Amino acid sequence: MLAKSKDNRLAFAFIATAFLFFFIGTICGLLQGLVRGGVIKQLPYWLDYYKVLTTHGVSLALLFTTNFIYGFFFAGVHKTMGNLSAKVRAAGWGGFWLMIIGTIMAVVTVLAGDASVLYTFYAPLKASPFFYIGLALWVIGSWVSGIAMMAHYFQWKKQHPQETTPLFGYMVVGTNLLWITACLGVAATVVLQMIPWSLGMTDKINILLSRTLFWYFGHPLVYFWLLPAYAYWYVSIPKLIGGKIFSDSLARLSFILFLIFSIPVGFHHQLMEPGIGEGWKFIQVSLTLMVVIPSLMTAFSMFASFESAGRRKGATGLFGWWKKLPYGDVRFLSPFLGMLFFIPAGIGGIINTSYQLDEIVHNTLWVVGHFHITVGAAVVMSFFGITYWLVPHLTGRTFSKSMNRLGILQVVLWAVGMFIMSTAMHVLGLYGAPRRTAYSTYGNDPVALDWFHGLVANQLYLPIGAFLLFLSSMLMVYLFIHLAFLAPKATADERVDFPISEAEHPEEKPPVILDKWKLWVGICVVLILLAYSVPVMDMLHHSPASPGYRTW
Ligand code: HAS
Ligand code: CU
Repeated sequence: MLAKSKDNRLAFAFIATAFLFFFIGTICGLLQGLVRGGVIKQLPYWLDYYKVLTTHGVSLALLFTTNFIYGFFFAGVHKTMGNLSAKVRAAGWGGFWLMIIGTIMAVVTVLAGDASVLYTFYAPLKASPFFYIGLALWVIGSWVSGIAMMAHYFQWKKQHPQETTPLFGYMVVGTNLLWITACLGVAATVVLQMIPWSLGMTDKINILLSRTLFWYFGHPLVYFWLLPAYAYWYVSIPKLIGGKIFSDSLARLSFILFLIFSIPVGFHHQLMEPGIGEGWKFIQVSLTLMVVIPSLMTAFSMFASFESAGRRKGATGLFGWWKKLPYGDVRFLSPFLGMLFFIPAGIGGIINTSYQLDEIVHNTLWVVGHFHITVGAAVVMSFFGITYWLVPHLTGRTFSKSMNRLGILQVVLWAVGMFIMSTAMHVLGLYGAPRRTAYSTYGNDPVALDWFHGLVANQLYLPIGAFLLFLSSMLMVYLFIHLAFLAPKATADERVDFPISEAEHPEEKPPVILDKWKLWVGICVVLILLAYSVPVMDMLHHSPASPGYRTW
């Protein structure tokens, strides 16, 4: 039985959907690791590598993340700003069901073998129209739910004109504005280019334009994953470590910087693409370096929270606080390990965006390593940490000490598996191992055989890491089911709460300008126009179109 709140039911529906796709996606991850490392030579004919790769990417990168984020957000806006109005809740459910319909259409098409186009669905790879229509419905559904959350925030604000809005709600609005603005790009390419083309209404597609519209969305997509993890770091972690939020205003400012700088940067995924002038690439790379700043602010803020919490507990010396952190609490340990991964992950990102270095790593396994330690570690490990309290919080069950111990085992397995796999990916990438391809010995080319089977760079590390990750994910699924349906009902004092920290200086009100959303969206639009309008006009007039291909 769920806890009484109807809002928690909505949040739980999203979280349960997320874990369904986590289950499917991680099984595919294991298969993929086994094939890519040469352990399985051939998958059965009905399950080829590229179908598995597409299911893995779509299930984990798109479906697990988005559903989890919405579940977490709905629970948080309910916790910090009270019950949703009936209208807002109905919109939340409407969005949920639209996303489910879109998901079923897209996933069934992939499993039927009609859309092995990977999660980036680059043209001229051509999937069945159902895949693209499913994607479009999914995006619209996410907008409906996202707008519902924002409506809740603005209703609250109207009813409490003198009060500072809750930090969590503020972050939900920032993240959703980012998401909606970003999705305009993917919606444009899917609806205006891909659906008519896949239905046979047009013969050819402008590839450069479609990839540009995709990356206009694809980069902010990664911050749409990251910002909820940051929300957890800012809002909940200080509470879990016995501290306070270092600065409420700094946290808000970092979200605003993400909103304005995340979108006009997609060209850093297209640095190697002809047809885009280097001046435009330069502008977008500069803006990419701007978007690193709010992450550095977040790192600073985390260190400050750790230190002040440690000192409150009596730590002395420069680094004495390090010993006072609650490593035995999986709700903290998991995101903390994620933060450690995020340090090399961020460095890798800065390498990627440096044009000359990207020439070496682009389209190699290095990039796959990069995104496994960003989204697959920093973000997902934060989500694991959230799951351990959010699910019992939503279902009104207990979270026992033994569950915590199993949780620690689960996140340690994940961290070790991810460390082995992603390090190998980075190294293999530097040796030139390509991405988006199945295992190959390159016609038994002696150089490839030598390079990819050495002690440092060995493709076998991929299946070893993938196997540990698989064990961890099955344990996570078990723990999710346990916390959702089987753990004993909590009594009043056992209730697991949503951790919300207090600010270190609650008397300091955040500057009013931070709440001027129209201003920030306006600046965001100006930067987008500056970075994109001329190159897109150019693409509309000059880049050639191509027929579609089905390579699988
Ligand atoms: Fe990235 C490719 C650049 C961040 C995800 N990225 C990808 C792809 C994905 C992805 C999925 O410029 C592949 C897409 C595909 O399929 O082709 N990325 C960056 C940059 C950043 C960055 C500059 N990426 C992310 C995040 C992701 C993500 C976040 C997911 C969530 N990325 C690129 C580029 C490419 C790319 C190129 C294209 C490459 C190519 O050639 O195709 C930055 O935002 C990173 C800033 C982060 C930091 C780290 C701050 C550290 C913190 C932790 C503090 C730790 C603490 C604990 C407090 C500067 C906040 C410490 C405690 C102790 C005691 C030590
Ligand atoms: Cu990017």
